[in-house]
Amino acid sequence: MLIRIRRASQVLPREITAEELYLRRRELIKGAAVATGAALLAGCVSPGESEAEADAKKEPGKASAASAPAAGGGGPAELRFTSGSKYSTSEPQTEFEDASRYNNFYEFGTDKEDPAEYGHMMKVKPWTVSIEGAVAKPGRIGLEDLLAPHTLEERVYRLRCVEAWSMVIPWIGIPLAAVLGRFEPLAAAKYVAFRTLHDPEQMPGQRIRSLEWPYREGLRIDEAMHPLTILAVGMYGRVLPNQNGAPLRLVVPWKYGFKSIKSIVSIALVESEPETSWNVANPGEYGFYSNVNPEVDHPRWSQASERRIGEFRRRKTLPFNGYAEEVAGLYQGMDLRKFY
Ligand SMILES: Nc1nc2c(c(=O)[nH]1)N[C@H]1C(S)=C(S)[C@@H](COP(=O)(O)O)O[C@H]1N2
Ligand SMILES: [Mo]
Repeated sequence: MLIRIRRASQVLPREITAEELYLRRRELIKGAAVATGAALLAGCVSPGESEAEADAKKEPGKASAASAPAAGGGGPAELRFTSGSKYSTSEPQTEFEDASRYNNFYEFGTDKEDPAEYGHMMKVKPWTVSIEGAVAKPGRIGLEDLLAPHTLEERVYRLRCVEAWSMVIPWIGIPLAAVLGRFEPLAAAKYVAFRTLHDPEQMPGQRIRSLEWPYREGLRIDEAMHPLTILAVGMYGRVLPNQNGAPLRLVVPWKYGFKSIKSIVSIALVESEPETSWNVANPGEYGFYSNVNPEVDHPRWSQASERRIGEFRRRKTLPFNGYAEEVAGLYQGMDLRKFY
C-alpha cells in the first residue's frame, strides 16, 4: 500500500507486528504449497521456473555459470562466481522466498511486501554509477565496465535489521576496496558517501516523503576499505532481484541493515562525515555508525535479541553482528554507546 503518510519516526515499531503476520502467512503458504505438490505429484519446479533456476535455489554455490556477469539483466540470470570465502558463515541460509519478499526498500513503499510488488517499475539496465569527489580518476562508469576487471565472490553473511529481525544471505559481489582503488582515492578522502537512484516515476515510494530522497548512506574510509564490505550484484546464485537493491548495493554485515544502501548511482569520496538518510530523519534513534550492539537498546525497543526469519525462538544478538573479531579494532578508543 502506497497511499499512506507517516512520519519516519512512526514507521519502525509496528514492523514487529507486520513481521509476525508475515511469518504466519508464510507458514500458511508453505503448507498450501506442500499440499499442492503432493496432489500433483510434481517436483519442486514450479510453473514458469526453469530447472536451472530451481537448482540455483537449492545449491547456490553451484550455479552453472553459463552466462557472464549479466548484472542488471531483466529476468533471473545466473552469475559466475567463486565460493568458499573465509568470511562466509556456514549457518543455515534464509530461504530465497523470504529474502526476496520481506524487504525494506522505502523507495517502493514502507510495507515489507511493497518492494517485491513494485520493484519491477525500476529500470536497472543500462545502469551508470558516478565516482566523485576526492579521487584522482573521477567519472561515470557503466555497470558492466565497473565489474569487468573483478572476480565475483559469494559471501554468506548475517544481515541484522535495526528492527530486530535477521537473515543469512548468500550475496555475490566484490570488495568495495577493490573498486575504490581503481579510482585512486586521494589523501583527503576520509569518508565515502553513497546515493540511491532518485526517480519517483520508477520508485513510487518516493512520491511520499517517508524519508528525504534520495536515500543516502556513508562509511568512514577504513570501514569502506575493510575486506568484509562488499558491493553486491547478486544473491542465491543469480542477479539481485530489484527489491533487494539491483543492480548494485552495498553490504556491510556488522552494521544495522539500513547502512547497506540499495540501487547505488553515486559513490563520493569526501572529507567530512556525510549526512545519512535515517540519521537525518531521526537523529535520536539512528546514528552514523550504527554498528550492531546488543548492549545499546534502540530508544523504543531492545537490541539484545533478534528473530532470525524462518526460526521461531529469538536468538541473542552478537556484538558487531558476530564480526567483532574482524572489525572491533576499527573502533578502538571510541565509546560506541555515543554513536548508536
Ligand atoms: N535505498 C535504500 N536502501 C536500503 C533501504 C531503503 O529503504 N532504501 N532499506 C535498508 C534496510 S532498513 C535494510 S534492513 C536492508 C534490507 O535489505 P534486503 O531487503 O536485501 O534484505 O536494506 C537497506 N537498504
Ligand atoms: Mo533495516
